[in-house]
Order: sequence, then structure tokens, then C-alpha cells
Amino acid sequence: MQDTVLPVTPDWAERALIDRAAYDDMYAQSIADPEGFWRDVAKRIDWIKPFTKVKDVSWDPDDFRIRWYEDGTLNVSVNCIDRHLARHSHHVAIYWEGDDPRESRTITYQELHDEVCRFANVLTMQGVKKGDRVTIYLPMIPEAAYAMLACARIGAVHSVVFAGFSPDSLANRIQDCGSEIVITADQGLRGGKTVPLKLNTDLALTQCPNVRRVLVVKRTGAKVPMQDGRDIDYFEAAAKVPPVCQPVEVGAEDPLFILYTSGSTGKPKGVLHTTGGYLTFVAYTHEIVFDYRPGDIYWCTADVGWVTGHSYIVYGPLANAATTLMFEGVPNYPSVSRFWEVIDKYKVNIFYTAPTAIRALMRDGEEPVKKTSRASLRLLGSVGEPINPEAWMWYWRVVGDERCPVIDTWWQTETGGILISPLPGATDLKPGSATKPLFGVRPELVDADGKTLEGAASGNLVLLDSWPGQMRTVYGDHARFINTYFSTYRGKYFTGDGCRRDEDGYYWITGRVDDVINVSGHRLGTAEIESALVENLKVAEAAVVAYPHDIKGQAVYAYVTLKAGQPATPALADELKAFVAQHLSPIAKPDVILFTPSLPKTRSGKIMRRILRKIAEGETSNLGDTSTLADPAVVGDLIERAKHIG
Ligand code: 6R9
Repeated sequence: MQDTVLPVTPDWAERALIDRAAYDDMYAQSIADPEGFWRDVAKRIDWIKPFTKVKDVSWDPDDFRIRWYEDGTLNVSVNCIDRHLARHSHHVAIYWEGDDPRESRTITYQELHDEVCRFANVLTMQGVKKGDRVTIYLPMIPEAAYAMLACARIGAVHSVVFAGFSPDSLANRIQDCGSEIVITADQGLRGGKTVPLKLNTDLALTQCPNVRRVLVVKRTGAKVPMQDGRDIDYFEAAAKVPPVCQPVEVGAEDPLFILYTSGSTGKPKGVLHTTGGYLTFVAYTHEIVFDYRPGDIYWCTADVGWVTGHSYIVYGPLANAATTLMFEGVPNYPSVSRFWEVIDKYKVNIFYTAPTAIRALMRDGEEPVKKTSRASLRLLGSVGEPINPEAWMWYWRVVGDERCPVIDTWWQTETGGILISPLPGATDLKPGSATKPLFGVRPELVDADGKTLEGAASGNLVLLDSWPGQMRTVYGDHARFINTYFSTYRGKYFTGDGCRRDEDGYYWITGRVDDVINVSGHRLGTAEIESALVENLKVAEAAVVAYPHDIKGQAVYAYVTLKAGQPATPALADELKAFVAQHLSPIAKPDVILFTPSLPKTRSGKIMRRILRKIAEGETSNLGDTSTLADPAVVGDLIERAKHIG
């Protein structure tokens, strides 16, 4: 199936913003003259003070800098709202579809302006100033977008924490960026169930003495405890301030937001994005990748707690004056037709979701899809993990009725926006491939020693040059930034992904090559899960690996050594799974826990994860070289134990 090619259809070649000839020309130009290329692209942004310098980048660890448009100034909320008001004040900026299909809201650009200004005024009244960090722990309600844009309006730096994260994870993120303000809701609502956001916040804040203010947005109206002097009812405060607020002039390289993401080691990294380059990049890629046209209804199903929500629900679409749909619910509530019903309700033209959702919905067959119209759809997007050819074909055939190109977009929290992706009018599609680099993007494959691989090859994916949406640092730890990304292959950006390039120069991302697990498109570090497990007093040691899973893509397999005297029972396995869900996140919950008296270690004490991975995958016939193991007998014992658990 990997050889299937779906050529660009004549109608797409005709109508698209960028056809094949234009792609070839523009790509060549973007590589030959990146400064000229990105100078032109940045014209789409309204600058307060125009930049004179486009790019100043060096990835040499000893002489390191990444700066784009550095002497320009702007305001992101003005670019996403105010500048559209003259012509689009009555156009819909956000359609909000509630978890309950009977609940929805329509927010015009004028209303968005007023709400964002109110939010900004409330923040200012609470003493928030330019450069301050604000933690946002909200469900998928319009106030999440308002809060983000309000921070941008006053130059504050937001850190959105996914509402599925535990109190501990929230506390760590608040502490790491030193925010004194948290914005949350009484409760969230997903799939008919409530999520105790205010309660989680209260628990988190027992560890965060520096938080002086909590703004509580009413979502369900549940009665929640409010701490005197600390907690404020957001709507009460908002009613007292005017719907206008002077935007703050911000430098292109001033920070816009921090977003925490898992890495292969240590605690999650605060990925820092700045203002001018990021906005330029996400606005541009939103337009060209999705072939966005004025009037289109665009729906990205991600959560604003992830980078996809930042770049392609909020900033990219709003900078383009688009109508962006925000969905509070889940794909299978009240029924497995929900996505398609929402598409029909709003006449969605562009739909962007994750492979894990497609795979889950495939299980229910075609009928729940086919009973809906979907006639408005023009383009289907995918993001978050490799999309297997079977899921790709189902998406294309069943959801898109063989009319809509499937645009598989590869990128990362670190990259800010899409880097490898087809363009619908320019790129012949191959199911399962993210296809070709976008403008200015220079992918390369290298082997373990850093040797460049030419032509058709498989290796580690690195990038050779910067793009405006690239992250600028790990918040508070610049050395970690340089070490993580630019030192493995000195002077090149290491993505952490493995990749194959075929004879046609198409890229096929194969998944992480580091200790990051991708569960349903959500990144988890094995180290984070291990440290959550050993926080449990019954656990002595833990080693976590990924194994393939039909729907989630990858699932979590945990090898656990218990403290002396602890019996290895199924009940304890369940207890540990719940422990991880509670202390880290339900997404991180191990699917399998295998108790073992010891782990395979080298004589220097390193756990041999390669072996643990193979055992988890059930591929025990060829375990490779085990001669460096301190006690090779451990392996046979583990294989036996694994048989009884699967
Ligand atoms: C946007 C986002 C990044 C990691 C990335 C890769 C995987 C994302 C993909 C994909 C294959 C795609 N990934 N999109 N793999 N094909 N189209 O997901 O950011 O949460 O930081 O994850 O996700 O492994 O390195 P993030």
C-alpha cells in the first residue's frame, strides 16, 4: 500500500493557492535566499515599527543565537483582532460547540475584541505586567482563547497547562515559570463528565506559595470553594471593566508563550516561543497548508493545551481573520457520529484532527460517518503522530468521500508550526507520508554517527536551517536547549524523530528515536512516568518503554521492581496504574505493568531499554547483543514473565 500515489486532482491544481510549479520555484527561492523569502512573508503582519533585519541565526553551540525580525515591534492581539475590525467586525471569529450538542456560542470579531480587552483589563487590574508569566488551566471554552490573547495584548507570557493534567503536573509548571497568577474554571466538561479544575488548582497551589491570584471562570456553575483574598470570580471582575484596552507594543523577540512538553530526560521543558517570527510562521503555514480562503469554516479538533491548539486553533487562523471552530467535547459523545454532525452543523470546509481519533472511529465502521453529509468538506488534515496507511485511506475514502486531499502535517511543539507537509494543489499524496518540506525547511537524514545519508535512506531527522517559528529557548535553562537539540549532531537541529526518505524525496516519519512515547498524539517522557511510579512507596525501581497499540499508536509498558515484602498482585498493578493517572496524567497511565525482581542492566548499571522494548513488543527471537549485561539470566526470566501477562 505504501506505493499508492494519489496525484493532485485537476480541480485542486486549478484552484489552489500554490500549484506544483509555484511550489518548486518558491522552495528553490526560499533555500537560495531565505532572508528575501521571509522578508516577503512577514509583510502579512502589521508591524508597529517595521523590522530592518530579517534573520540572525547561528546554531553553533559556542556562538549560539536565533533571532528573527529582531528590531521590529508589534502586538499579536492587534494582528489577530483589531486589524480585522474595519472589514470583518461582524464576521464570526469563533464558533464554540459545547460538549452537550445543545450548547453553542458564536463570537464575532467585534465580540472577540471586547472580550479580550475585558480580560486584559482584569489581568492588568490584578497587577499583571509585560513579561509576567500567567498560567492558564482552562477547558476548551472561548475564555481560553480570550485569556491567551489578553496576555498577548498586555505583553504577558502565557503558559497553558492542559486541563487533563494532574495537580502535581500543574504545580510543577507553575513553579518552573514562576507565575503568580492562575486562570482556571470551576469545572470542565468532557464526554458528559465533569473535571474538577478548581479543586485540582487548589491542590496544586498548596505547593505554590507564590501564586497570589486565581481567576475562576464559571463553566458548569458548580459550587467551588473560593479562598478569600486569593480567588476571584472572573465574570464578576470582567463586568466592571471596559471592553477597550490599549495594546502594548512588544518586540519581535519578546516571549509570547511558554508551553511545557516532555523530553527524553528530566522534567518537562518549558518551550519558549517569541512574538514576531512565531506569528508570521503560523499565519503563513495556516494559509498555505490548508489552502485557507476568506469565508472558510475551519476546524482543528486539538485542545488549546497542546501546541496544535495554540498555532492552529488560535493564533494562525485568527491572524488570517478566519472562522475557527472550538470544540469542548470528544469524538464519541453523545455518539460516534459527533465529529461528522458538527461538520454538517457548521458546514466545515477544512478539518484537522489526529490519527488516534481516526483509528478509534474506524472501529465503529462506516455507517456512523456515512449517515452524515460532509458535503462542505474540502480538505482533511492530520497531526500528532505517524498516520498508518490504513487509517489514511479510511480518512480519505470514508470521511472525505475520495474528494478531499489528506494533508499529513509533521511538526513539533519546538517548531511552532508545520514543517513537512503536502500542499493540496502541489503535492501528489502517498498515504502514510508527510511528503515534502515546506518553504525554507531543510531536512536531512543522518546515521547514528552523524554521517549525512543521501538519496533513499533511513536515519535520524535533522534540520539544517532555522525558520521564523522555531523555539528560542527552554525557559530558565538555555544550556539545556542547546544541549538537547544542537549538540547530538553539532550545529544541526535534532528532531528526535526517525525518518525514511524514498526515491521521490518523500519523507516518512517513523516515530521517536529517543525516550519519548507518543500516546494518542500526546508526548510523554519515559523518565516522567518512571519518576511518578517510584514516588509510590511500594516501588523500588521502574523502567518504562513503548509498545505498539492499535488505536493509541503507542502504549505504555512499565517494568516495576517492588520494595522488599511487597506482594506482586494484580490489585497492586491496578493501584500503580491509578497512581500514575493521578500523579501525572490519565494519558500516562501504563497499559501493562510487569513486576520483576530485577531489570536487565549493564555492568555500569544502565538499564538496557532496547531489550525491554523488544520484550514488550513480543519480539524476543533476536534480542541483539546481551553480552554487556551484568546478569544475562534476567532476560530469560523477563521473557517468561511477559508471556503470562500478555
Ligand atoms: C504538533 C505536535 C511532536 C512529535 C514529533 C513526532 C510526532 C507529530 C506527526 C508526527 C509523524 C506526523 N508527530 N506530527 N509524526 N507524522 N504528521 O504533535 O507536537 O506534541 O510536540 O509532538 O509528534 O514524533 O516529534 P508535539
